Amino acid sequence: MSEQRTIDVAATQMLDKAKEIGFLTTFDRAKAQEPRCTFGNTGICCRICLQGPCRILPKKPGGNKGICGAADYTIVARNTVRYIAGGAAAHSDHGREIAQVLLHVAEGHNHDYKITDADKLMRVAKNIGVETEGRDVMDICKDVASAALAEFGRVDETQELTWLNAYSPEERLDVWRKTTIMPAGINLSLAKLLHQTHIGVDADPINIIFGGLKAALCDFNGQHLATDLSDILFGTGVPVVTEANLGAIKADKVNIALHGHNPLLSQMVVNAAKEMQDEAKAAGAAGINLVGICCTGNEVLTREGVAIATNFATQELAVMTGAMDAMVVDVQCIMPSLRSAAECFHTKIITTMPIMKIPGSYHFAFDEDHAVDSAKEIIRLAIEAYKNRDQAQVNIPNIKNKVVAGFTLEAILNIFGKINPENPIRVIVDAMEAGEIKGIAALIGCNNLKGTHDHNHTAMARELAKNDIFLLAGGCSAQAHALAGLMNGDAVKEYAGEGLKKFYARLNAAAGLTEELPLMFHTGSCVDYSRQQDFINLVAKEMGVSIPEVPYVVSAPEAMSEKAVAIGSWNVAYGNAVHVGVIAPTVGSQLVNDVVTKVAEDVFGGFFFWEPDALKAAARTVEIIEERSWKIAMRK
Ligand code: XCC
Repeated sequence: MSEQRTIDVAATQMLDKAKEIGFLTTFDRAKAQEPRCTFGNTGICCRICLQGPCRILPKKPGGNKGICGAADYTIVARNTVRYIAGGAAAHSDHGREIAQVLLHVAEGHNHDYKITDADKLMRVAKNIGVETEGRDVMDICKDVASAALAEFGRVDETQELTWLNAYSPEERLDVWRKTTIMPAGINLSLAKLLHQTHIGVDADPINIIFGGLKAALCDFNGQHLATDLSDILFGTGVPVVTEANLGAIKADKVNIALHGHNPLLSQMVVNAAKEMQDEAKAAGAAGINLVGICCTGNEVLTREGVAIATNFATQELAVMTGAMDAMVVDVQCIMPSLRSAAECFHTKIITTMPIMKIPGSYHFAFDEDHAVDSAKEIIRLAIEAYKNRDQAQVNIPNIKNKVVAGFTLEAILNIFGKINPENPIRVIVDAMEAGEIKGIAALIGCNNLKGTHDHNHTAMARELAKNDIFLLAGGCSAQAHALAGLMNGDAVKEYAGEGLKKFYARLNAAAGLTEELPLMFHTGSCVDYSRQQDFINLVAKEMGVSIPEVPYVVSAPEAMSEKAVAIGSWNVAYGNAVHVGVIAPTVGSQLVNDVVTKVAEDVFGGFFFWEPDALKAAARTVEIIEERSWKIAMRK
């Protein structure tokens, strides 16, 4: 574990305050976990049955296998794919909830939500084969929502997932069919994977990994439909200008943090807050100030320009400002410790979803059928909490940075289209072919306190930009860049290489935006990574190459969650090289580790590499991108 806790100055100030008041943060708890158990850390601890835990003790007679006889490779493979199952379940369930609401809107049962982007509805309908000609919008919407819901319950294994089929290149579909990882239904694939990894079922690590990749493709599918249907309901983001870091919390306003992942509630809170400023003023505040944390924050940033307060590892520190009146949380990446942090202040932690409660915190059962009323009641709870705020305890770091975000695929193509209206994607392909930029990298994923908070994200961004690599970003990685002041035009001037600067100069001249374009294009939350893959699919098509040939690397410099494992895995199946900035718990089996870092490339064209050192990881990323470019150039 690194000695430096965070690179974020505002977070450092709040960690000092936490120490002063005696609150132990996640940074203290991470330290308390050291030294880690080597068995767990390398993946060779099996807890799948009640005879366990079994650990692999190679030198002890009888100890080189689990009690059932499972070898290290079986145990490591099973543990790894169970992460994927968890991640894919989370993303897909998120998508299913959105689909359910969209169906209710189409059927006329729900009047609180509406279709905001009808053009996107038409595009999605056409892509997935729903008839649009001469049909009523609500009928089309019903078919699209039903098609999304059908992805979950399908059990006929001769069929294939609709979204995956519609949005992936034929060449990839063939690879997935040949390797038997093409899924039919999301629930089926996830249940099968849990079955496959039950005690005494599959012992073959390759077969287990293929089961895991099938689940990972379900993750992609669940993500894609979640993004599409959210865009239909709430609008497809366009470039927005806002700010990031704890300085975005306002001492004179009712501060509400929107934290978690699902936009169904947070978007409603944003809408309601616009109408309820006077209620806050009547309570003595200057108004309502919304800020985002984690991916719910990214959702409302992308669509509404809501400021980012902080990211995953530093969520408790937003409470330490003493000015956070309510933190409204939905699902995923919400630390249970928020409740204890809130106890030091007046902050109300409001859980809202039936599957996500924290003992001692306030639970408000969010009602989708009366979403507007629910959102208003939640805001009223925050206004009530504000009345109890002790202004003497308020200590907001005076740190925030300008952010330019909102780069959905549509927004990116719109900007490129200002240069080449007939063929927008040609713009980036031209830049690559001219050697102006070397290639593309996506910086994604979480925080992981095995290293210094936000160090790897920002160090990699600076290093890759210096090497003329065009950057996409999402999830908590995007937030790290935003917090550090990298997500604006000034960062391009400061950190981009000469080629990348030229590319940006051309884009800026054509884009017609009031702000200069940022050093990385923030595509949204972690459920939105299909936007990045769709972008790469277009690049591949325009270059006339397959996905594994595209000079593109995905990096999760501080990966943490099960969802990150699922995302990394579908990226590998897609043919992408994937950097992970922590040593993965696959190293306990040489065989499994070699499969995911080496053999995977022969089968899928994509592979993982583990590198905790950001500069070394950036160097390797540049190397992979250059190697892929050379291969394309040599063929021509
Ligand atoms: Fe969670 Fe999405 Fe990871 Fe951040 S990046 S810690 S998953 S919030 Ni997705």
